[in-house]
Amino acid sequence: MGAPSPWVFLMLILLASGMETCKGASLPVDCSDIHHQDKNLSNGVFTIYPAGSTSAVQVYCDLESEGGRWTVFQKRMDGSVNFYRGWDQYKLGFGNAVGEYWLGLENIHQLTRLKKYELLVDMEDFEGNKVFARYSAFSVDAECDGYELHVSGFHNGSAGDSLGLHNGRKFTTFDKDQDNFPTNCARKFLGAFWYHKCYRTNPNGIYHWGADDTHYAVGVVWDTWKGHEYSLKTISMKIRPVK
Ligand SMILES: [Ca+2]
Repeated sequence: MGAPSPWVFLMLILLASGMETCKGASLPVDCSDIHHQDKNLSNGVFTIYPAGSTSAVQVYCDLESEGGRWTVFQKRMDGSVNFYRGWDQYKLGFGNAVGEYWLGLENIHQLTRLKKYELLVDMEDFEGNKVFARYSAFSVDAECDGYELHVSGFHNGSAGDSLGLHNGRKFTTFDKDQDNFPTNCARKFLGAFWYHKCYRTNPNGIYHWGADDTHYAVGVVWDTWKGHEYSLKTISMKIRPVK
């Protein structure tokens, strides 16, 4: 018998790659799955799959705060990304997972559709003070329901409850008005959010540096902590499945 033909090696390679595909059946849906796959990981950017193998998206995983496992869906930190954007951008996401970004309403809906999630909102002012607000239940409905927000079970980390007002509200951008105000809250306050008429928090507002009343209440605001004329240095909104 002679040496095995190159076709034999090719077959072996194909078989091996097929086995790799089978291992991929446990694609991480969120940062909690990332943590369970390797408990030694620290904070950083990872790829998750909120809605199956074709839905890969990069996110920042907070694997350390308050027990870790958090999937960050919104982050402001330096004003490097423009958050004054329209519906399609807020639906699909924008920015960069290593810095400022919005994960996208569709991804957030897909994540919270099947499992129960809790929410942590971390924030910091320009004087170095850090506070948070926590909510024991968080979900976002489908696009056909206006990506309506459901948030409840407030737990205070000194920030106060600025999000409760937004429970049951639909998402509004400058080109899609689903708020309860006579005009468009996104246009009035230069953000995009689950506005009512209009807000107690405006995390997607204009990034500016602390107290600045040049334009009324257009900043990155968490009203129950710093008032609506103070724009925060950092804010991040993150979710994890309830155990
Ligand atoms: Ca309106």
